[in-house]
Amino acid sequence: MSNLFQPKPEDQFTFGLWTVGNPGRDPFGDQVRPIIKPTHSVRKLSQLGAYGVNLHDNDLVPFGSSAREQDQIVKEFKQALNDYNMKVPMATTNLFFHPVFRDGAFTSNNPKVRAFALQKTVRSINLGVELGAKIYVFWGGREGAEVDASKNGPDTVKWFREAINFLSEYVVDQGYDLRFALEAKPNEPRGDIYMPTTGHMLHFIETLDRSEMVGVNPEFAHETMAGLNFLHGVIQAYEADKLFHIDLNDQKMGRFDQDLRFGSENIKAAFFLVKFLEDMKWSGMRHFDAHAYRTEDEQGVWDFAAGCMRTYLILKEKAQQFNEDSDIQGLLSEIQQQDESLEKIVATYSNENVEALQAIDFQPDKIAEKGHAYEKLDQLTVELLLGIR
Ligand code: GCO
Ligand code: MN
Ligand code: MN
Repeated sequence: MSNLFQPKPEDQFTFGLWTVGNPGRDPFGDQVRPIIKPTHSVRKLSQLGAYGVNLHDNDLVPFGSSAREQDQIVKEFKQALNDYNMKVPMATTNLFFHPVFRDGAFTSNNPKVRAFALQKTVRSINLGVELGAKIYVFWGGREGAEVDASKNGPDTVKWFREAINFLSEYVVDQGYDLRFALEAKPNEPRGDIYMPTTGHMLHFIETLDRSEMVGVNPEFAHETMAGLNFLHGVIQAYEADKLFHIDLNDQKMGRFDQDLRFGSENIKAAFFLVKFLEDMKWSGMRHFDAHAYRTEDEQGVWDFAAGCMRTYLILKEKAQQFNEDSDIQGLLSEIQQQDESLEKIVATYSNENVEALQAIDFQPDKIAEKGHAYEKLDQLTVELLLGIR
């Protein structure tokens, strides 16, 4: 394998402890791999060239641990981070595994559960900050419903807003350098999850008290499950300065939540995503939220992790090739036409501009005669990706 695609910490690749630690349990079958210790994942991922790991509170500290147990676990984990020069840029709370969250956390019908979720998240934020996290993700795993008769709809939005407002005030009050990223998913594990897409989240954020410290964490698989174009959601979030984090993986449309190795399924979509992040020099972490096939043993897990990073770097190289390809760039400069005088007229409203606009004879039938050459452009892209350009 060529060295060109060897991941390095400066590539900013991160993995959730829950991703490489996934033991292959599914609704139909038990785990197939032994649980991997977090400190072992830190060592292996650092050897593979990753920058860091991200975690839920309970990926590291099992639910119900005593304060003493937590101190001991955190101490060992910090030592491993130190030994292998690995960072924890993002942290989050597990608000979905314990049966107490069977009807959701911040949107449970039970006020005690909502308050417990808030308490658990405050503690988990403290843990994340202690480990150096700068981004805190909220994925509402069980914030949803199967039975719409069960809840007064607007209450669920209000409860979720109150929780995020409470927690952002807490962060400010503590003087933490931490921003929030909301992650949407349309369904699974609930029949339907509230605020199912990145677009829903982007609007919700604008209704928060401290909207400036809240952005999104779009996931490739989740938007694909919803039948959407992932890149388009990412672009809209980026343009709104709300792309705080990203979950990279892959997914076949219309299936269960597959969490496939990045780039294993939709190569062209993955390519344009990498190209966008690299063209924009997006500064965030390239975080993988996926796991190895259930067929794999531990070696397969590390093959999976190496594969995610290697594919990203190959696509990054392809993006550079695309930007330097004279046929592609020549065609693009013809396709992406410019007309400065017209652009001036439509950029802002004024009396003169509207008059100038009304005076133009556009001859739409004439304009419509010409095709856009996208067949040619797309074929060039495909050939580049297939490696013959
Ligand atoms: C999923 C989600 C989770 C979240 C994680 C961090 O479908 O299970 O993507 O993996 O990303 O809980 O918030
Ligand atoms: Mn997911
Ligand atoms: Mn995710």
